[in-house]
Order: sequence, then C-alpha cells, then structure tokens
Amino acid sequence: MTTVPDNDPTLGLFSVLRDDGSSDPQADPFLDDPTLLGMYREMLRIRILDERMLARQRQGRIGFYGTVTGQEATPIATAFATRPEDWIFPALRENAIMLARGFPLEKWLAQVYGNSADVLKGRQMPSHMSGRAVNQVSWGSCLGPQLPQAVGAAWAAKLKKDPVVTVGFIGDGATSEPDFHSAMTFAGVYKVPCVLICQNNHWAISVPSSRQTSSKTFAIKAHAYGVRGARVDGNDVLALYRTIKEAVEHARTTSEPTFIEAVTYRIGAHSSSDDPTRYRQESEVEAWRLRDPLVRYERYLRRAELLDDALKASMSAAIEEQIATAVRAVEPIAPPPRSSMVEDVYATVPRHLREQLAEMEAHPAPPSAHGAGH
Ligand SMILES: Cc1ncc(C[n+]2csc(CCOP(=O)(O)OP(=O)(O)O)c2C)c(N)n1
Repeated sequence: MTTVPDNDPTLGLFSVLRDDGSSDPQADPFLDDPTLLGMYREMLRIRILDERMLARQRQGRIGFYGTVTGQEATPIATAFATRPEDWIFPALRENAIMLARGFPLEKWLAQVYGNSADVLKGRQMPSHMSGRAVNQVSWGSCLGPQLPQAVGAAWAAKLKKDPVVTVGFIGDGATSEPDFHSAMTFAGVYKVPCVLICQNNHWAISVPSSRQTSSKTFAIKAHAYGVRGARVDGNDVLALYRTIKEAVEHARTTSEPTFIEAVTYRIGAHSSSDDPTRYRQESEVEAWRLRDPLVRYERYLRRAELLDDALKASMSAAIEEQIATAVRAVEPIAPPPRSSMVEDVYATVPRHLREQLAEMEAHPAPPSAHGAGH
C-alpha cells in the first residue's frame, strides 16, 4: 500500500485570506489595486444579480434560475486568471465568468428570458449561457460532458500549436459520472493543456458529497490519472486566483493538465426548482455563511484601505442601476419567431418540419416564460 506525503497539495487546503482580513504573505499573489477591486466588483455583481433574477423567477417572469450564492469566488477568480483566448466549459455555477470577461449584461439576460435578443435563440433553458465573443460554450444540462469537451478542445489546440488553455468545470456530484473518468484519463495520457475544476459545494441537489466518494478528497483522484492536483479554499478568491493562474500558465507552457478541487458551499437552493430545507440542516448553512467569500474578501480590502462603506455603497448602487436598466431593456423583447425552431439544422427545412411548423402556427403563441427542469 502506498502512502501520500503530508505536504501533498491534494490533501491540504491552500488558502491566502485569514479570518482577521490579513493574508499569508507567502501565499498572497499581491495583485494590483484595480485588479483587487475589479474582482470584488464582479463578485458583488453576481451576488446582486442572482438575488434579482431569483425574484424574477418567483414572479413568474422567467422559468428557471440557478444561483451561485456562496460560490462567487471560483468563477470570478477564473475570469481574472485566464486570457481572453482561453476557452471556458462551464457547468451550472460558472455563468458569471463570461460576464466578468466582458460579455454584455443585456445579452446575458436575454438568454435567461430566452427572447429574440438571445444569441442562443431561446433554445437552451435559462442559466445555460454561452458567448462566442468571450470563448465560453454553453452547458448541456447533462452532468459531465463538458469535461471531455474541454479536454478535446485543449487537445485540438495542442495539435494546432495554438497557445490556448481550456478550463472545464464540474460539481462534486458529477465526479461520479463516467465522463469525469474519460476526461481525466485523456487529459493525463495525452497531456493536454487544460485545467479541470471541481466545485465541491458539498451537495448534488439532495445528495451529500460524502456519498459521491470514499476518497479522502476529490483532489486526490488526480494522482490516479497522472494529472497534477490541487485542493484550494473555494471561498478565498485570492487563493483561487493564484492556484488557477499557476495551473493555466503551467498548461500553456508545458501542456500539462491540472485538476483542482475548490472546497466551497452552496448557500442557496440547488436551483429555483429546489427546496433545500427538505434535506439539510439550517445550522450547516449558518456555519458556512460565516465563511462567505464576499465577506472574507471585503475584510481584506478594508484592511488594505481599498474599500470603505462609502465605496461599497456606491458600487452596490451602480450595480443595482446597471441591472435594473438591463432588465427594463430586455424584459419587453419578444420571443424568437416560432419558425426559428426548425432552422439551423438542415440546409433546407424538410417537408415534415415545414408541415409541423404550419400546424403549430395555426394556433396562438403560448406565453414566453420557459424552462422548469433541474
Ligand atoms: C447525467 C445527469 N444525471 C442527473 C442529472 C440531474 N441533476 C441535475 S443537477 C444534479 C446535481 C449536480 O450536482 P453537482 O455535480 O455536485 O453540481 P452542483 O449543482 O452542486 O453545482 C443532478 C443530479 C443530470 N442533469 N444529468
């Protein structure tokens, strides 16, 4: 039986932020002030955006929404640690990456509403955004396939000698899917320039992470595939930034993949279709609220005298205004024409689809809110 050394990065928990707002000087990436504040602003934006969108879902204006409350640090650190040419293969909790990489909020919201301004033409359920302009593909709802896709795209980049890195995401639950095994095997054997990140938020809807594996950690699985592994505090944006940046640049320069476990917690429901009080204790949620990634980062910024009450209030007000303006612009936009349902698959729409479309168009259009799965 082999043993792993005590300093194995797949067993520890790399962190930078301390509870008093100071940082570990050996670990702090010492980012410049605009970057530090930019990351905070983006984390705050997705926190507020999630609150507003969940309220919209409860009002029946949108069909579905998946919040990332408590998990903002991983997507935002990824957005700042990657280059624009790198590709993102998200799961449900990483839609904010494309926003932080410059995708317009109105277009992002148009996907939530599935209206005719949506680049995906309303064909995906809400919270499955994609943006070619910012190199982010859409999640497919099925748990897992985005990982082999990230590995395949990285492999293609390697063959083309394109200095591009791909970043693929899964939750702890999806590590039980065969696609995780396929992705890790191919990444390790063919040494492709990708970073695979598992957001271990402790729950896969009602199934706790302890039911997904008997391994000591998720990160330790990297060893079995011959892939570099790291385990990082998923509520510590500076630790995440440093770990992801190092892994991305290592992949770019050596074509070696890394598997990262980000240890975090889903504070909200799995999605707007879920009621977590049915399967978990409020005391557990309360304990994790004390480790809120925004609060911890805020302490660091205040201690560094980069943030105070006045700046926080003006940032929040500007974000609220931006969201309200975007929602006002997007909400009245009409759904895509029903004819778009039969387009973009065949060069010429076949007769049976033309007939079905004609039959459908003989009936009045249904209300536009859509999607209620997960
Ligand atoms: C192949 C497959 N099986 C089951 C589901 C239903 N499902 C949707 S989300 C989910 C839990 C996902 O948990 P995890 O991978 O930990 O990610 P999280 O949502 O917690 O971020 C399940 C079981 C699915 N979408 N796809």
